[in-house]
Amino acid sequence: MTTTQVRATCPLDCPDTCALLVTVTDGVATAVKGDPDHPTTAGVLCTKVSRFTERTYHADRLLHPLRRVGKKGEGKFETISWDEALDSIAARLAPIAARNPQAILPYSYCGTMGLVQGESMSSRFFNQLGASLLDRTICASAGATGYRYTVGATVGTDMEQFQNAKLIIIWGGNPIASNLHFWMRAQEAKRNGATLVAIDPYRSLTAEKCHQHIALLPGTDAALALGLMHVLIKEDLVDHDYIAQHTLGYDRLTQRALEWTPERTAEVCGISATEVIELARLYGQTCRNGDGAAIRANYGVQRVRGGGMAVRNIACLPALTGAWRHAAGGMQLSSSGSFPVNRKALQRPDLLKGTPRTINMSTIGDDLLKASSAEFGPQVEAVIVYNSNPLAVAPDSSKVAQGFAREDLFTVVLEHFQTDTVDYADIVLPATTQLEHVDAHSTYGHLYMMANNAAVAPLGEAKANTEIFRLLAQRMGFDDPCFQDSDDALAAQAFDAKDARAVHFDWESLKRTGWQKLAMPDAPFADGGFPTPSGKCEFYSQAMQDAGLDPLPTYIAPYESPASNPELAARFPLAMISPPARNFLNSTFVNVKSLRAAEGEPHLDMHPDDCSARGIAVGDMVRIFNDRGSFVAKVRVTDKARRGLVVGLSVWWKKLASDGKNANEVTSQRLTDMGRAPTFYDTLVEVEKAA
Ligand SMILES: Nc1nc2c(c(=O)[nH]1)N[C@H]1C(S)=C(S)[C@@H](COP(=O)(O)OP(=O)(O)OC[C@H]3O[C@@H](n4cnc5c(=O)[nH]c(N)nc54)[C@H](O)[C@@H]3O)O[C@H]1N2
Ligand SMILES: Nc1nc2c(c(=O)[nH]1)N[C@H]1C(S)=C(S)[C@@H](COP(=O)(O)OP(=O)(O)OC[C@H]3O[C@@H](n4cnc5c(=O)[nH]c(N)nc54)[C@H](O)[C@@H]3O)O[C@H]1N2
Ligand SMILES: [Mo]
Repeated sequence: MTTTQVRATCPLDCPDTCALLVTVTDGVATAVKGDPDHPTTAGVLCTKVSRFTERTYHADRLLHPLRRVGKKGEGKFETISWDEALDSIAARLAPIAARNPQAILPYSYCGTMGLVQGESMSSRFFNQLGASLLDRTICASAGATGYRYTVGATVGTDMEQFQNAKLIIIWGGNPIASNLHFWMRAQEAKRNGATLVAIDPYRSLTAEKCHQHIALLPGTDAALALGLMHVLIKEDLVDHDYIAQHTLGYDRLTQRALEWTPERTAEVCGISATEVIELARLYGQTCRNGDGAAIRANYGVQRVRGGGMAVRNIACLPALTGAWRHAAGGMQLSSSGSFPVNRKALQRPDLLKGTPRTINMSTIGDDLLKASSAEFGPQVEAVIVYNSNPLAVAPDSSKVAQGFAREDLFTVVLEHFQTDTVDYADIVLPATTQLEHVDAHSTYGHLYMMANNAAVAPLGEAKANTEIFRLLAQRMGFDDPCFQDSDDALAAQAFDAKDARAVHFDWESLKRTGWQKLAMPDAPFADGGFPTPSGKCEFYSQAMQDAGLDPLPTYIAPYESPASNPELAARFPLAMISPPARNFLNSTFVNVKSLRAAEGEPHLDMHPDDCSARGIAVGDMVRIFNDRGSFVAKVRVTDKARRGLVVGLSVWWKKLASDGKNANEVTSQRLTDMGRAPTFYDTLVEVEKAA
């Protein structure tokens, strides 16, 4: 018996990107542990990833290529050989490519966050082919855009500083579920006397454990930030020196903020004026005292119409108060912009001939149903899905299903399991998991470049995404030498070693050590140096003006809310949000029995008053509906959801729900103010007792 330990990295779409130690005995991975020496992982894993081997060796793993024999959506397949699979894909793609390659669409997101198994060989393949480009907007692009307009890049407070803060504002995030290792540091700060404030319409697991919880109406964060600015300016709790040296547009911002009295803010946000005033004072005073006041803003604020603006407004606060001066102050939305990822080398955009059209992944429902037109371009004739499960995760799901059900659409899905999306595939290709392939990772929550070694051989006939695209490139006759790069060769190109932040990046040594911290200052904007066009934090943004947006912080009301759309609210009076369930990672893990058991079944959290008004009692099955569709869930009568709000933790596999549906039946394809992102949490519904 031989036992070894292999250094690996968690590939999940989560800010924590943990360093893993995989125990391998006689070629079988027997345990996955958090590396105790990695500073942010600190030897701790979430429940999901500590069950990683349960998922890897799951009896339902796809181990052979499959060809559809039933109807689309039925999920009936026969096993075929790799040669048959690759030949039939090439035979279908070649004539489409000869007519117009833009009729072929890649569809992928972050099933793995790996730089190699994500967009490297796959992008080379689609670039050489001339396929439509995919705008990968489904998660973070609204907030990232708003943050970039203001701060310049998605660079912020180092996660390893938060334990030193005296005030932490957790704004639109539920880190106990979705950013556990940040929460460990927030807990440490709390033990050191820090105050924790949660801003969230829902009393999430995290909000419950904070000192203070401001339960505003969904989609009103931009207004709250303006109200805070109002009080900070009126009560002179701003840092005039920092403002003069490192910001742009303070006078114009002042005029705007003065319109947002605490009373007006309170009215829009559905909270009290006292809450606005007290939070502003707490924040301003903490900064004035020279203590760390840090905002952990997360993606929950930006899944609404004005989501980009909300993040932008929040991002003005630390410059207004000079909170950036303190290493444990400032703000973190994402650390992704800190990494000098060498996308040109990985993805080879130079292989593109011309500029293909771009299709937005968030409107895949409508786009698969569009005919050819001058405006749209050619009808989509083939989709190749990898690292994503659009049938479960994309908004307005009945449209998505209709699109994928098109008999004339050729669909290939690379997957680990027979997901809702696989059910619609013509050809299914079995992919390797993180334990079976090599990868390099940047992160969006901390500042370490990470390496993943393959711990075990591929299961069955599974192949890595990279290998699948290499073989497809061969079948399509692509002869550029870049299609022969090995995974190690790709990983070696992941970071730009000439960039001062990744200095000394060397793949072979990163593989041995597992991680390496970027060279970054402790407090990135203590002395200004914002990577914006002006070099300052931009309260006034010319770039926004040029893009047709309000150049100053403003409030953009949701598409769907009682205040902004009373006619719609007369029929559908309840706001629905569907944030991540703790034991799933988007739709990943829903098929792992022990984790699904922990979530039980699809639930809807609903306030007692809203329940009794509808004759709904504890344990009832309810139907949640609007004009787009409906799904059923078991009600939990609870004041965790404020009045007028219902919460359906997500993202369930449709086929594992009793009605074969999930929350995305009722979400819409409308897009945010910036970043072309979806508005999952901007949804009005009505709820009734299910028949
Ligand atoms: N366990 C687990 N962890 C995950 C994930 C998962 O599915 N499961 N998903 C991963 C991914 S892909 C992402 S993007 C992140 C997402 O994780 P977060 O960035 O934390 O964002 P969300 O989960 O969308 O929402 C977090 C909180 O925002 C609240 N919220 C909803 N609408 C609003 C609003 O309008 N304003 C405010 N202030 N709050 C609002 C929700 O009630 C929720 O408690 O987590 C990652 N981590
Ligand atoms: N209602 C509602 N909908 C949401 C959200 C919400 O909060 N509410 N959250 C949204 C957000 S933030 C996001 S990021 C998206 C996430 O949407 P997706 O990125 O589609 O995430 P997952 O649902 O986890 O699906 C990823 C799939 O990739 C597969 N996979 C993993 N690794 C590999 C690999 O190496 N190779 C291949 N071929 N496949 C692999 C997994 O098995 C899994 O089925 O969902 C969005 N949808
Ligand atoms: Mo996400």
